[in-house]
Amino acid sequence: MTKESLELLMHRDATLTEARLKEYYEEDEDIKVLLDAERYSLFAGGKRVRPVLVIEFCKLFGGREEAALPFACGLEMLHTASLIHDDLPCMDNDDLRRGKPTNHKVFGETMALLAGDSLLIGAFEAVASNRAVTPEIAANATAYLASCAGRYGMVGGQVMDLEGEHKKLTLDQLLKLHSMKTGALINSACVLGALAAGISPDSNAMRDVVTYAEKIGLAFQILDDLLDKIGNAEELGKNVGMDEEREKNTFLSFFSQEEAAEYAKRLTKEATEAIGRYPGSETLCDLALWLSKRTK
Ligand code: GRG
Repeated sequence: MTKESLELLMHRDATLTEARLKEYYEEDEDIKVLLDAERYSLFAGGKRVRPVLVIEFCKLFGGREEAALPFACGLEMLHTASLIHDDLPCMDNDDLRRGKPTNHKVFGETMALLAGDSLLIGAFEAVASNRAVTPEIAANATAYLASCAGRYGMVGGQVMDLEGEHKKLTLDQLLKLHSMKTGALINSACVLGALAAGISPDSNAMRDVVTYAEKIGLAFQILDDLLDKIGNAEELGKNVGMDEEREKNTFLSFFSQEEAAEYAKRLTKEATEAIGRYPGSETLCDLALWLSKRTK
């Protein structure tokens, strides 16, 4: 598949997801500010990587898009909630996200906190109430997403990240942090897609899905560090392994830029090998490659 046709397909999946996301909102003047705050971040130009993974894994295993869409929406709501909370002054204290003022800069801290809360809850509502799958699949998907988002997943990873500021983590700790903080949601996007298609949680196919997810999740984070570094180096004219302002641990504390890029390339290849034997897997293999070459 050419880069152009992959991007067209991703755009199509993103558009479908966005149309469905809008259906979770009906106007209510009394809570307009909350709805506006949620939608400000939900429709702020994210790449929609997680929804694309949900939809394409569902299609890979012969599932219907209709079954995948509520899961895709749930993943994007949860991802958005985490970004809003991550940007808050008590966490990363960021002013900009995707080139625009962060949620709390526009709506204030209280509303940003509540918008994140509401999106987090809305995510589980969307997943649990997916009527295009059996109640058993909806329940499995809800439980899986919760396990990936909670204390042993994204929230735990965020805690490791915050606790790791101003102290040097080992490479094993850094790998664990990222498999929880970023990897777990990517993992659940792939798994929920396969679940939507009726793949059993303890099948060999699901194990291959998880292998692909873990490899692209780690490659994604390594690339994030590389992209951050390039951005920071441009801004600061410096070349260091710890994030300048907050002294965050990054893969560049352990690898040179070339080694890190090579590591991400190897993980991407292993991801494609994990699912390569399934007919129709070219799209997801190309997506893994696309992610490893992204520039934002
Ligand atoms: C339970 C809501 C909730 C939050 C709990 C704040 C927090 C704890 C976790 C933060 C986790 C976090 C920000 C992880 C970073 C993930 C990451 C690499 C984000 C960037 O993803 P992209 O590139 O973003 O897909 P776009 O902008 O394309 O959507």
